[in-house]
Amino acid sequence: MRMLGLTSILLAAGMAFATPASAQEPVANTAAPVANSAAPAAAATPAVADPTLDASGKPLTKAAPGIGQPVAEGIALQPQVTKTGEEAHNFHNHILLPLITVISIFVLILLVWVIFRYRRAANPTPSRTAHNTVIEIVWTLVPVLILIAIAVPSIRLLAAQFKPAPKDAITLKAIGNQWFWSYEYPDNGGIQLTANMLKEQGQVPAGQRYRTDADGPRLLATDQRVVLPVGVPIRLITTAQDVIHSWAVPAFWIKLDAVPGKLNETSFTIEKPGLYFGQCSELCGARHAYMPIAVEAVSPAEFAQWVKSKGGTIPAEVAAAAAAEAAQNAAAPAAANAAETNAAAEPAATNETAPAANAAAGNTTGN
Ligand SMILES: [Cu+2]
Repeated sequence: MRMLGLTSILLAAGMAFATPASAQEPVANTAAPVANSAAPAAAATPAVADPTLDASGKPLTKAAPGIGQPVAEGIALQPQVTKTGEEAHNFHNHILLPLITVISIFVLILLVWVIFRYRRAANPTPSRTAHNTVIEIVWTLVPVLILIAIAVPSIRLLAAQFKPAPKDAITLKAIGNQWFWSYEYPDNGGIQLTANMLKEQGQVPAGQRYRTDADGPRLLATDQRVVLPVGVPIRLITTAQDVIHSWAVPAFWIKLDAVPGKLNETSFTIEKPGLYFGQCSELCGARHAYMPIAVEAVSPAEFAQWVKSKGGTIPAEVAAAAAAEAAQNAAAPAAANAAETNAAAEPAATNETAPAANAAAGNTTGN
């Protein structure tokens, strides 16, 4: 009886919590799509009729099969396209996984052996042994050595993941919103993007932009892609307008919390051009599952073109890398040139305007 009473109290409490929450959700839900759909519709309708073409009329870059996105029935990590990602992938596949497999099988064999060999029928008078110095040293020392062996690559990987970006890095600022991502490129004249998930054809009114296979998989394709150059260090800065989100792209080995009122920073360098998808990875509300990330990695020259098409500017070192690429030079001299011609004044000036624009955006899209 007492249990039943407690259960009904808990149930009632649950109902009390559930009611205001579900009453609030539709309000928040209807507000978001209105704000979201207005911007892309106005931008996309006059210029691009065919959703499989980009703003310049070129076909959209398609994702390579099995790269930058999940695969059906897949259980392995996605192929990595950053140095840190490759290191982590190798660490997982060649150290952690074999080690845990060997340890699990070893312990299983010991357990099975003890159960059968020392069962009451086979071993009626148990041994009275209480100590064995050799075995006690072994079962202390071996796990310690295993842990040290894991700790060395593990700490090296941890350090690599939070290595500050070099001076010639391109800054991408990702801002989490309920429930979409917005982006700023403070080093490129303060370009701003808003990326909303593309809905399916049946989910949008006739004439509105919907997802096609050229955009990417369902629930992962966005109306605007984040464009980044390959071979150039990217400084990722995350923050949020409302609640905690997390900017995560598995193929880059990146998952960085986006916290309101705080800037988190990490860096990575994409090594292969392509289309890479990710999702918000911090439970952030009703439409948490519907704020995907689509990153298109292009050559520095194509990145420069894209920046120009958005009305932005290219810092000297990226322009130098693009010129070097155009001249078919080797990567090494380009990197050396880039390090020498470091224009620090321009990013500093554009950085100051970014928070103001940010605050303005917050006023219109905040809830
Ligand atoms: Cu989120």
